[in-house]
Amino acid sequence: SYTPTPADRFSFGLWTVGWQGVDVFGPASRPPMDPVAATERLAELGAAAVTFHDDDLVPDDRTREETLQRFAKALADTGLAVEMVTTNLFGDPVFKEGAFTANSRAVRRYALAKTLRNVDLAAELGAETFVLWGGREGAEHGGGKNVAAALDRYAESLNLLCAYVKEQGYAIRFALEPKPNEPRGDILLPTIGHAIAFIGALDDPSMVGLNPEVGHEEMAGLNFAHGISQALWHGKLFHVDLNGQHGPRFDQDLRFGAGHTRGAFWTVDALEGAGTDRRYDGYLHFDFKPPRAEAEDGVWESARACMRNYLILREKVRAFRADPEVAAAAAAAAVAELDQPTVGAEESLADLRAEDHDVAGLAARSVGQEALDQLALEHLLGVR
Ligand code: 3MF
Ligand code: MG
Ligand code: MG
Ligand code: MG
Repeated sequence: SYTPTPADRFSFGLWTVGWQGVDVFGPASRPPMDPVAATERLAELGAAAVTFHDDDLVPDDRTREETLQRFAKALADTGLAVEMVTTNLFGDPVFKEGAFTANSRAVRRYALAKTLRNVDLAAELGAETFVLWGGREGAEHGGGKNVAAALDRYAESLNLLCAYVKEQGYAIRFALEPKPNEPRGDILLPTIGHAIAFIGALDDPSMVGLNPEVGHEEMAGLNFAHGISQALWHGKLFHVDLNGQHGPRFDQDLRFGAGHTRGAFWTVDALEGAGTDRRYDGYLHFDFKPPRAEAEDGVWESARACMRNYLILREKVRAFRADPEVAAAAAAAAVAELDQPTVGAEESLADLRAEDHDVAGLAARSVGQEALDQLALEHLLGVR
């Protein structure tokens, strides 16, 4: 068991297993990986889909057609889908001061053209989600970036992209990926909450949702399970980037389940609906980096472990939710009472105000949270 099949809907970015280990302090530690070879190996491991940035798959325009043909053949041979496509608007130094929100209008026009070309490719390959991670949309300084103007331009680009998709009749939705910092000192739309608020200001909010990443929220000290639960509540969890992170520090992109494992338990629980029918039904997409120290064997071990850890945690979460002692502890903690409206339909606020509120009794009540949480921890630790 814990061996994935395509029915589990696991998906990987080609840039994850293909990461060569270039970091701020040193060059590549691994040779380039052929996207076709990566696709074949991911299929063997049990993935259902791959995703890519334009530049991961077709870095060179001169060999574009040939590469796309080889890739199409690999997809047909393996049965893997392309579920999501994204544009690299961060690597080329042309984007050093931003892409859609660069002060330079010429850069913004290039960024939009590059994205439109890749939206066409996404549609051609049948992808239904188009992710936008604005890694260079931000600043290191104060006065050099007019934040309000930058948000105007960000919204302008998204509005144009949405209008284009509708005009072409593509079955594509956009997903914004929040991140607080790195590579920019401060990135615009830094968290799930900022991005949800921004989406509400677009021409057609229904076309734009989120692609939250575990590590990005945890870099800001936030609770990822809570973040995606709110995104689900807004109907905005279009996609997800699963990985691992050890609290607020540089973006680690550990394999899923490593780092904050307890957070991963609640992340899987949230994706699986947290005991309700409000669950995530999209692809389970991994955006991790096999550590620079690993050779190719470690790359595949890391990819395999992402899926294996999800399946292990899913089993643990299901056992937790099905455990009668957990049900009793949840009842003692009055978890379901929160489903009841605070004021009943027939009641008036005058009734509520006239009520005797037993403040001292309520302040002293038992809440049962520790007992319930200990059961979760014991499931995670494997003793139940
Ligand atoms: C950076 C990221 C990105 C995005 C990718 C997809 C390179 O921290 O997470 O990965 O996920 O650009 O849009
Ligand atoms: Mg990331
Ligand atoms: Mg990351
Ligand atoms: Mg990501």
